[in-house]
Amino acid sequence: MKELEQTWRWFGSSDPVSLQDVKQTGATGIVTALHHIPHGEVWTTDEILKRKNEIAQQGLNWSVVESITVHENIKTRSGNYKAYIEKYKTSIRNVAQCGIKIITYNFMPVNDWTRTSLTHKMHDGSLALYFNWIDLAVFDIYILKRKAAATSYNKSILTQAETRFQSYTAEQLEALANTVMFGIPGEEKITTASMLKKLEAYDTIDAAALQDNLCYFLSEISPVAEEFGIKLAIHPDDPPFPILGLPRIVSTLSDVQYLLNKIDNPANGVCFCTGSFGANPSNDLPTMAKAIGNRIHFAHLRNVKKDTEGNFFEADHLDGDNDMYAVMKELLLIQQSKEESIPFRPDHGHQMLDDMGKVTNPGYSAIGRLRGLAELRGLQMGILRSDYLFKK
Ligand code: DNO
Repeated sequence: MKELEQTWRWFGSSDPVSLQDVKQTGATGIVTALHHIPHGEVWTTDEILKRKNEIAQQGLNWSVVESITVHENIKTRSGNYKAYIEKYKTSIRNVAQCGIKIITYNFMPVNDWTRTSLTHKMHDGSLALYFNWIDLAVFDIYILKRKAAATSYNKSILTQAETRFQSYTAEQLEALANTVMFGIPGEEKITTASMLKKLEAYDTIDAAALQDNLCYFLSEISPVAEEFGIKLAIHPDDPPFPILGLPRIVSTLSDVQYLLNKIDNPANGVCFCTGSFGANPSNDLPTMAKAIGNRIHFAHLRNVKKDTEGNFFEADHLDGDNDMYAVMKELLLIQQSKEESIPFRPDHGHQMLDDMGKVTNPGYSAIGRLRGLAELRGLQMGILRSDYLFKK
């Protein structure tokens, strides 16, 4: 019986959760990135080894790179995109030379994951990340003031957004803007002005064009990844539907299948993020996992609860709309036919207990994720020990 590898995302030495803390969670693998290197620039072997040794000193292993960010010029296929692709290839080679085998990345235009609240109160008092259409419209129409913003929302959202905007104080509006543009801890913050400028670059790029740009990028980097033994894992759109007028191309099973078939190279794979895919009601996660099969190179396990308006909050790992038992079982079935273990990490967690009073990275506080990891680990063992499929 082969298990999935248990990993933990760590943001480097500025992360309030130390490597010593991570050891106590039971995770053996670390998922991290060189966040201080500007987007698009080469990751040198020196820098990679420095981080790798820091992790190794605690008896842990750097299992997954998450992420080497794809420069906007590559996504829009403009400016110096060719030079940036060459730099990306160099980073892939360097990561491989340092003995790390999986690289996660995403192809979301402009913003990485997007939420409208980082402190949504749960029934038990813990805090969760939340996405709400009315707040997104408030941000888009009244803060960002994107030209075509009003055309992106239905009438009911527009009316409610207007009322809500009038009720918000200046501080509340600023907090909303900072939340939507939160980005990745330790990386450069975006401003409304720079966001508007970046969004404009997509005025002439629809989903088909963006998909083309991604396929071009993948056709360039996949052979390098294959040659150097690297598995690429594209992270789905989060949330998995168009926002801020941007095209989305990694939101559904057919999106994924298109990419995997078009660039049919075993190095070209997926980061199966259940929280991201799970926020789209048309996605059936166990079916998706089965269909993607051994092209799943990494998994983010987390849950969401959606309402009828399309808003969602991040639920406890085993609660919510995703059938985590069925997903875990599919992943374990895939794992049995593989030599190397598929890493998973408990993705996000509630801010709870002692973490409530601390400064934490939203979604990445220790105790909520520790709870998630413990639950998922138990689920894994339960399935492996009791299901006849694994008892051959
Ligand atoms: C959010 C994360 C994402 C993810 C990137 C991968 O918490 O899952 O930011 O790391 O999209 O490139």
